[in-house]
Amino acid sequence: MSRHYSPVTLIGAPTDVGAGHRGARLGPEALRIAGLGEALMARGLQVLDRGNLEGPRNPWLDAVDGYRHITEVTEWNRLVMEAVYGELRDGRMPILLGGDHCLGLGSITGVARWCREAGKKLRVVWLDAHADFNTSEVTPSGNIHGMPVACLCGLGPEPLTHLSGVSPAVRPEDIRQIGIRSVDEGERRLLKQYGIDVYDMRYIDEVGMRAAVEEALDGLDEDTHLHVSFDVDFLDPSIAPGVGTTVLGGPTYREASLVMEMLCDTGRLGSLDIMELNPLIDDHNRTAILAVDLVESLFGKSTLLRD
Ligand code: HAR
Ligand code: MN
Ligand code: MN
Ligand code: MN
Repeated sequence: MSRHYSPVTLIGAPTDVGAGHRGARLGPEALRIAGLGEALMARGLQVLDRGNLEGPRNPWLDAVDGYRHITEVTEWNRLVMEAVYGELRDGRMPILLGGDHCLGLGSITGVARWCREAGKKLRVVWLDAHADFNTSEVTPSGNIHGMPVACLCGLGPEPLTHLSGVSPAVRPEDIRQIGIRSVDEGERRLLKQYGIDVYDMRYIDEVGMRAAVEEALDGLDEDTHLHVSFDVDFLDPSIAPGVGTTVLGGPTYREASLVMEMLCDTGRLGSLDIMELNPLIDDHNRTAILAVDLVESLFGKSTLLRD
């Protein structure tokens, strides 16, 4: 199936300021070396690589009041929000190359701002081993990459919840999480309280990936902007070792490919994050190469021979 896509812009965000391991700052370069831009061009897309955003360095300090590096995280997210919003306003599809997943906050806040202005509905599909719904009170680490979804829903410190001035940036009912298998105790309570739609691995085991993704995509229509936030630790560590926080029991290559193919089939993809890739703990860039392969599926590469 061939689709029409807006021209794509790659935005590198080389930081690990929200993570508990250093190295995700090298993610954008690893994705470029794995051939992301070329793979998209080979699929017929127009691709512009804007290079990397420049933000504050990672001071690598302990948590203060339940947050590590909140000043730097805020600044990086502001930069990302402006960049993502700017591309959408120009009629382009932003692809954010992380960088750690704290930046999903800025990216999706920018997307939501554009959707409000354009009168579009928003659906966020969050592919991750983790729910990233912690707060300063319940976080086991203070690492803000465990908090962006809570912040999007208005739960968190004012500088992060009000990046675009509007809070909550996203309605909890517009979010679907797929692949989840590591949730902290207090985080679990908050997910329930906010009514987040979580397709965890137990559910996927029981009903299968196809049914889970169908449910997650239910109700998408031609006025919906689909944002995919792809935390590479979504994947099973046996195929994707190059992330800071591996969790056993993730989707296989085929399950992950199916998710991407089904997201593609909606024809509604409007923006994408590729996050948490850490080449320092990868094996010869194989995780980056796998991420590129899956992004190709998201843009229409398919083994499907039926019409
Ligand atoms: N839940 C743990 C914490 O908050 C681990 C979070 C790890 N998050 C990511 N992104 N790698 O999903 O500290
Ligand atoms: Mn994440
Ligand atoms: Mn994760
Ligand atoms: Mn470790």
